[in-house]
Amino acid sequence: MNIDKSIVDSFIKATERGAYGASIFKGKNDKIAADKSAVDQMRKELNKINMKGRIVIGEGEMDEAPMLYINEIVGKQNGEEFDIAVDPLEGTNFAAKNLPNALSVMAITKRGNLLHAPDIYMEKIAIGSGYPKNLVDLDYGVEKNIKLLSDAKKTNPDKLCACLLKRPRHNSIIKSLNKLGVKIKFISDGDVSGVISVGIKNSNIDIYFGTGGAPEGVLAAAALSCLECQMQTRLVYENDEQKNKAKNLGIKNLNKKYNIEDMVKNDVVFCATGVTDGDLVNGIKDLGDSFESETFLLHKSANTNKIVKNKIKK
Ligand code: VTB
Repeated sequence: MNIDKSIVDSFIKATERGAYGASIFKGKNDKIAADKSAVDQMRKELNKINMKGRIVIGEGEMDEAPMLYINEIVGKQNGEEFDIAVDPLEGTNFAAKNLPNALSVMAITKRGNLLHAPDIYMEKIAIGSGYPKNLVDLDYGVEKNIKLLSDAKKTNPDKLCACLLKRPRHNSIIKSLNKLGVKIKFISDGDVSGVISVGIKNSNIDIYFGTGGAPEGVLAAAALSCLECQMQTRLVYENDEQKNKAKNLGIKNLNKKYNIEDMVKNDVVFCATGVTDGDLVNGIKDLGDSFESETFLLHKSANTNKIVKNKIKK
């Protein structure tokens, strides 16, 4: 069963409010305050929606996150059952320092269609649409994946551009890409929009590589599911506690490689509202008693892929 188009506007309102909340603290060098404000505003809006909502990816477990914690029930409890992944402020550093690409992000499916990912790291690889199924694979290594992709594009590796988070843990990937002459677009944070960039026509990003947050991975998978792109991920554990976290969320095969359909099944809505101006959308514009927002909206079954601009009373 698909998600009814009539409820999508209410979902957009939640990320618009989240983005507005974060924007109040834009450039104030306080990422905790910016995040809290985004969470407060998003949660308030979610609780106005006629739905039985459940947070499956949120700010953390109940004891570490007072609001929008995993398994928190949201909505008015009088409608359909939805599973919701939220990142009220994706790129807390960006917002705190008034840098581009801070977003308020949410993905929604009917109950039972989203992977319950623990808040640990995840390896990610993603490419755009129109390629043979399962073209790239985390186990192939950089060289083979780049060769397969450049062959599929009928081009050479030195014409490709890869996006990755600038982190020392990616040094060996970077070395291999350099050797192959692949261009690199480094991002300092925000791999939800980094991963999504493979599905955006004018981004000129051909492949995404690297390890980032697992919750962010599932959110990006929701968007790539709508954009018919390819993505593969695998959870990364730093200790036994993290393994237990995954087991407690019902993950049986800890080393499973997830394709998009293992993370996000059936219909899905994805909304990302800009906090600061960025590659996907522009940020919140404060107009005094109102604000303007831009939301990147995807709805799989309705084939929706658009930017929604709204002027909203504070
Ligand atoms: C990752 C990435 C996020 O923070 O979680 C990153 O997925 C944190 O990574 O998009 P480090 O521990 O290496 O700093 C973001 O970039 C922003 O929340």
